Amino acid sequence: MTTFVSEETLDRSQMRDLQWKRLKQTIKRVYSNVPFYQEEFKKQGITPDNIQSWNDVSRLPFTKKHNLRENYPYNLIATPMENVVRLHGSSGTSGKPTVVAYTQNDIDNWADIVARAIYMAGGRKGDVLHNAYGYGLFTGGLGIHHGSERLGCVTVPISGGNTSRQITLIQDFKPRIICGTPSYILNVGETMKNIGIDPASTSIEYAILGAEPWTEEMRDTIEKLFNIKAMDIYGLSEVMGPGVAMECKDCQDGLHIAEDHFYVEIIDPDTLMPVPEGTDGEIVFTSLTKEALPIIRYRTGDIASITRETCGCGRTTTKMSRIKGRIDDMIILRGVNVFPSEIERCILQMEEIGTNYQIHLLKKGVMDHAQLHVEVSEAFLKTLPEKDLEHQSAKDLIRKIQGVLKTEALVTMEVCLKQPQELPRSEGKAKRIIDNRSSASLSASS
Ligand code: DLL
Repeated sequence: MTTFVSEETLDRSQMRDLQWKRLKQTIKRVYSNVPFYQEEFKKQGITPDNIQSWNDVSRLPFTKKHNLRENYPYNLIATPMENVVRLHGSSGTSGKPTVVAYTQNDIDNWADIVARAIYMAGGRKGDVLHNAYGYGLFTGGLGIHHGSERLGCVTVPISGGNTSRQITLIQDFKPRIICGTPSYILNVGETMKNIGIDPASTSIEYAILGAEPWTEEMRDTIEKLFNIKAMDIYGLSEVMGPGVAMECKDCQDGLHIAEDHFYVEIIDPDTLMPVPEGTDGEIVFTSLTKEALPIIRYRTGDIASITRETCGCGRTTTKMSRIKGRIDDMIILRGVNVFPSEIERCILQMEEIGTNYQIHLLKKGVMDHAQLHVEVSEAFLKTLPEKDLEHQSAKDLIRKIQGVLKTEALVTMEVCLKQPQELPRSEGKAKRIIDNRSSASLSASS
């Protein structure tokens, strides 16, 4: 077994004891320093003294994204501003980002957690690490950066975009590890292929991919394209950033939660009650060591399940499944709930179409209507007379795709075929859903 820190192999009761000590400190910290939490505790009729055992944790208030927005920018900070050394945030639909703050201790802990994550994915001191996560307010770039330096990797802070330069540096610097969103790393690989470079011929051995939902089929596509192992990394700015959970390269079977820093619960998003181990639900995190922006029972909006079985790699930490999707991204089509990832799974099975896709949502009368936009593959295009996407074979392909969607994802969708390279390429988080339902883009008569 090759773990990086002893916290990864504590037995359950040791971990529970460590978490309990840290949870009590966190509760005291927010109650004494953050008016929002004082109010929320009052609404629940509790003070920190009422939290005596793990059963009492369900009495603690939940925190949601809108609470961060309403307290923009500094009202959830639990330490004097002179102790804050960094701000990050995530952009939201309302235009204002949610702001998160870090003390130097927070940054140090985060670097340790990410160093542990990179190690788990196969990274070692001295490895060149190509970091294609965006640098800026987004936590991906700097989060991976500090962890990579903490582990002792030769860190290349390339950030996202400028794909041809990425390819040159991959060839010149010979990284062993690449980090980025799955959609962007796939874009890099496909661009390599288009310019005659075989992605499987590079020095890359491991990829650390996350920040957006992706599927086992996408993993398989990327692993084959580059001839590498690809591991899933999860995190969110409100809780810290990348590294909250990380998949080990040994088993690639669920993500180890950094439980010495984050307490996890899985709840039914409707009843808010815990669901049994192994059942899908909304992930809720409570930070255990954060100083600047501790967070209590944060409802992530992400759907996954957990298991407490010891992993084949020997780590004993609770593991979460791959994220199935965000509650907000769930599409309801004629009463059937579907996540974009289920559509992705269908698309990646079919060699006549490419890996890039978008789901356009429209209103048709009062009904929601969904269009799947996918590119045909170059090979399929060549089989069409005059590359005509109106040709009967293209129409047959549409029917084939619809059949797969119907049997595997149980949805009926309109399918619009596109030319190869026609859809926009991701340079960070891919935008899979284009929601035009509020604009009258499809009239009732169409
Ligand atoms: O995306 C942090 C991050 C950076 C994670 C780099 C991994 C790698 P936010 O911008 O705040 O933070 O977005 C957080 O992204 O609630 C999930 O919905 C989604 N997400 C993050 N990682 C994964 C993943 C970063 N591995 C939101 N699988 C989260 C699926 C993910 N979704």
